[in-house]
Amino acid sequence: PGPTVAIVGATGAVGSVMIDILNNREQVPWGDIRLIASARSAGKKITVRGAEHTVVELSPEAFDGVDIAMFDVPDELSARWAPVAVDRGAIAVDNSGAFRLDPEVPLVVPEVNAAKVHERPKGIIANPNCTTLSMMTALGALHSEFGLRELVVSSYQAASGSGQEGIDRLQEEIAAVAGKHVGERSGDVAEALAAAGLLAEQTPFKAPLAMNVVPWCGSRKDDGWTSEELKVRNESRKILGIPELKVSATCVRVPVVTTHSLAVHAVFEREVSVEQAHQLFDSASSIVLQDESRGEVFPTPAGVVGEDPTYVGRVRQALDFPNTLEFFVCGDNLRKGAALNTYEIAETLVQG
Ligand code: 2RA
Repeated sequence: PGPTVAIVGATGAVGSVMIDILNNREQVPWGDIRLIASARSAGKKITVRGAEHTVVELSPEAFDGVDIAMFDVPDELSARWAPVAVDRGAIAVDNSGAFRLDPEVPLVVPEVNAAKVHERPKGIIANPNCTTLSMMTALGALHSEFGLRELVVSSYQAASGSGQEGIDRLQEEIAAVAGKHVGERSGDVAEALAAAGLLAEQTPFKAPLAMNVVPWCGSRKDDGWTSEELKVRNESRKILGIPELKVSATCVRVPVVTTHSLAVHAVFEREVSVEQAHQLFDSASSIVLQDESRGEVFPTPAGVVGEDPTYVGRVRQALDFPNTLEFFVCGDNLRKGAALNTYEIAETLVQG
């Protein structure tokens, strides 16, 4: 039989997508599949590839016999339990932020730096943050051809980046404003939410998200930056292997349930052309280029949700900046942005 794989956090938002990915793969290399979650979800039955599995409680023993443990849990749980899984003989593939910048932990996007899976002195491999990941296959393809030097990014991030809590809040907010004539006066959206019992102190977002955009994702860092913006900078440098890459990001939450989008301004060492960029995107198996009719056909998050590839459109040569491309990418933040990339890292390990 093949190796045993475990999903830690199997009943969460990303864990559920992971099970969907397992169910929809034509073939899987796994001998056994183990579902692990908190005590609250232990005992739950979930069918994976036609066989019923009982969710087991997270414990050291849960990792016995596991070859690869994929973690889809918050940072503090990964920080505590990934080393336990490694002690019990597993390789941990971690989707949290706990290890991403650890120099002894590779940060892997298989299309860009698959070979790094073999350099894992701690037995842990990290999966990037979904915002960085949503543009990485496109940037990796361009970097290998033209040499990336500078990156300026604005994100349009979906509510599900804040987990189930974020999804629920956005749906409730939309229900609270639907059919009301609001959005024409300052504060009237917030008033409509308050009237529906949606209190400002109970939202994961810094401001109303329905009928709005919120220029804040993640937690506060020094000098006015957010954690999300620094992740884009630090993780892009590490994945692409360009420690000095100049990066500046502004991360914005938008009223979209799932699929992050990014507007990218990428400066290269060498001359670039839209035609060459199109060819590179076209020949990358995990990228779908939607850039027909002189840019009037383009990807949007609503058209990309549930899709595995990264969608790229609006590719333009910057008018006032040499060697520079502008483009727009959309990637499902729960699939390639989280579960799918983690799964592909595990597959890469099995393929040797
Ligand atoms: C967000 N990137 O969208 C984060 C989730 N990891 O909030």
